[in-house]
Amino acid sequence: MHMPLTDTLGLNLLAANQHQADHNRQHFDAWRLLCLNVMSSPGAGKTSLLERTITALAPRLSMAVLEGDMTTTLDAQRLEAVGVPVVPITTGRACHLDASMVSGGLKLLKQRLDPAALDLLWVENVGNLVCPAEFEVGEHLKVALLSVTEGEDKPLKYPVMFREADCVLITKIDLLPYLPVQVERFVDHVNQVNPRARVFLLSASSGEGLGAWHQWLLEQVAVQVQPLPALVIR
Ligand SMILES: Nc1nc2c(ncn2[C@@H]2O[C@H](COP(=O)(O)OP(=O)(O)OP(=O)(O)O)[C@@H](O)[C@H]2O)c(=O)[nH]1
Ligand SMILES: [Mg+2]
Repeated sequence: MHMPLTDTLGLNLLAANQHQADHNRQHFDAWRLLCLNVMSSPGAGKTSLLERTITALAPRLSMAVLEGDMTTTLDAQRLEAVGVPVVPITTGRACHLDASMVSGGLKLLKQRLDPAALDLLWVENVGNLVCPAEFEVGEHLKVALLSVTEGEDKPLKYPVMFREADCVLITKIDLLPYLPVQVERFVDHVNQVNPRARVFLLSASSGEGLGAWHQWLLEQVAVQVQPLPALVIR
């Protein structure tokens, strides 16, 4: 259930969420794993991309998924099928994951594996272009998907998610020949609301553009998992 977050109740809710998110991130840092929060409107291609990306990177990275869905475990089943540990988090009426839900998911994950053995933890958020961006879950980086079928105006109409994103993936580019859109306009509009976001154009169906995205991921993991500098005691 989404509520306006400008009132006192909303601000308290966000503050409590931020507190739990910071706590989650402390765990991720202690385990030296990178946590990514993957967000988009319903059907932009989050699970399809994770299927491809996890399969491609599995020889090089140890990964797990926390899979947020309102009612089903369908996406969790799809990702289990590619051979990665997945914890489904069913949100009920909530249109986003929050930090306490992710904390609950982590407890279940810890029953199955040692998180310190992971390099990368994916959080697939509930399909929604607005609410997930307002609730940090402790992630290091936010990845927002925008499929070309959604229209070039979406970064301007729904700026919060794109403004917050560290990386924006313009997805389903295999469909461009059939759509009355210009791909440059997607990129321009993302840049207008967030000039610092890395933008990749890709297709989980054809595989086009996946190489650059995977390279970026490997670089981000390398930054997070590199050993802490030795403590110099004087
Ligand atoms: N043509 C094309 N279709 C795609 C691509 N990626 C995903 N799809 C299709 O888009 C639909 C939705 O894909 P999903 O991966 O389930 O999308 P999602 O964002 O995980 O959806 P939710 O979790 O329900 O929000 C499916 O029918 C996919 O086959 C792509 O790159 N190209
Ligand atoms: Mg999905």
